[in-house]
Amino acid sequence: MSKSTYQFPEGFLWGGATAANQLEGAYLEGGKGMNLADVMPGGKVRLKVIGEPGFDFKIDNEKYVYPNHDGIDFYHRFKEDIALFAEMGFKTYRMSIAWSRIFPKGDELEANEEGLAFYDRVFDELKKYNIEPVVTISHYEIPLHLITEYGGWRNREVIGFFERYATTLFNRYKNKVKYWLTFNEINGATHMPILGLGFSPETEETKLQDSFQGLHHQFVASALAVKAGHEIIPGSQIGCMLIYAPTYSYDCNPENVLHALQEERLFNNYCGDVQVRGAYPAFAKRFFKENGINLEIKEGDLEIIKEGTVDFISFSYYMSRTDKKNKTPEEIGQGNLIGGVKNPFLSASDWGWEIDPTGLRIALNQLYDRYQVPLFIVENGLGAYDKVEEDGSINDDYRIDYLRSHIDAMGEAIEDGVNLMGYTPWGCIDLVSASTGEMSKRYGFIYVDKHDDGSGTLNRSKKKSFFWYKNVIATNGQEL
Ligand code: BGP
Repeated sequence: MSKSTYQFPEGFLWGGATAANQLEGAYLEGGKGMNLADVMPGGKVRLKVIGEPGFDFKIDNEKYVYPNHDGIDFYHRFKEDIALFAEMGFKTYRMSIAWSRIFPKGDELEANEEGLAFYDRVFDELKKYNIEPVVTISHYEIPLHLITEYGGWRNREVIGFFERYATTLFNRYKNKVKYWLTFNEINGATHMPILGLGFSPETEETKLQDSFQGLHHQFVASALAVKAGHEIIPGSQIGCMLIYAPTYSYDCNPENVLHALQEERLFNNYCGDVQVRGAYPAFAKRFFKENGINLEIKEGDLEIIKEGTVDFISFSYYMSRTDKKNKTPEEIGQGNLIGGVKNPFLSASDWGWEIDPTGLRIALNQLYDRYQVPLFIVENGLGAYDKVEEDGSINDDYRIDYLRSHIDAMGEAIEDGVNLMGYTPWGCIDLVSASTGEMSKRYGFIYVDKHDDGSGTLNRSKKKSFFWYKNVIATNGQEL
């Protein structure tokens, strides 16, 4: 693509993103306890199992494979992987800490030293290459014991366990980590409560009540963590993390426009309003009333939320959503992962995720207009099947095209006046898919030889996009 007219800021944080449970493996090593991801089966079954009432959180080796158990073995290969990130010129690496490595059951008083030491080694390795870590404290891997014994985030007691965990991390890594994110994709919780909140709802009503209550607990926990982080690490930057999918009205029928607005507020704005502005939005009251949601808010909770607002907003962007109030039977289920209807102007990935770079420019403008705090895109990318050629090369031009168009949209948004801190495309090294458990849904610049049935050498190799992204970083986004 020809030279762009926009300019990415000096010090822009180019990098890549992963999550502990999707790449570390070593699920029973180093004193780690079992977590939610460890009992999530892989392959095509996962979408059917998660969120189903009665999901029993047990391992059934006869029936399923569990790709997270070995992940891509980052636990043992992190030096090799970080060296590859450094070769691409990463300025930053977004990663997460597995809660159950630090507190194996989640409710202990003492942290597990072996778990803490592992992340010390990872941070030291990053430091060697001047790669700034951005650490998600909780990314879809609540300790299993907190689910089976406490009922996950429905239970208020989990707030205290999380606070202890977060405080432990701040104290331990205060000289190594400046950027933190509290909960991954916090607003996804009402959509897929199992992943974010650690419970599977019994009915649609309990789903709403329990997930909004669970979210309230996470808001308090997040705010407590922000307060503690700021005290323990002066100058630290702590962000919230949202799934952001701008909502389009299907057409200009005012009924559809109003419905799209309501969906947008509930999905995209509800959590950001609480975590950035420090108060529940005005629209929540009516929504709760009409849906029979009664939040239990203890004395002091709202003050904590007010005092623990975040410094920046990070978000994942994969798709927009096209909304229609009354769908025809043919339209139902035809939309994206997060619902809605098919957008006739967009093509989609092999998994039906609509590809919409302009939507990213819209997202950035909407978020900046609403909150005026720095923004950080901490996930974006194309899940695709890759083909290894006979000579070992992987020509992932489709991925390059996807990323190029999204980076171009970011440049345009910067030119629009948006304050964007950085960009960490998802799954910079191939890893286990969160929604399907598949290895074959790949996002990486680095290919990992591992397959859906668990076979493969785990060898790493560089895709064509590896060299392309290296040049994007080297030219600070001037050559796409
Ligand atoms: C986000 C999650 C990630 C991740 C990504 C891609 O929702 O935060 O953990 O995996 O989506 O999704 P998937 O792996 O299902 O393709």
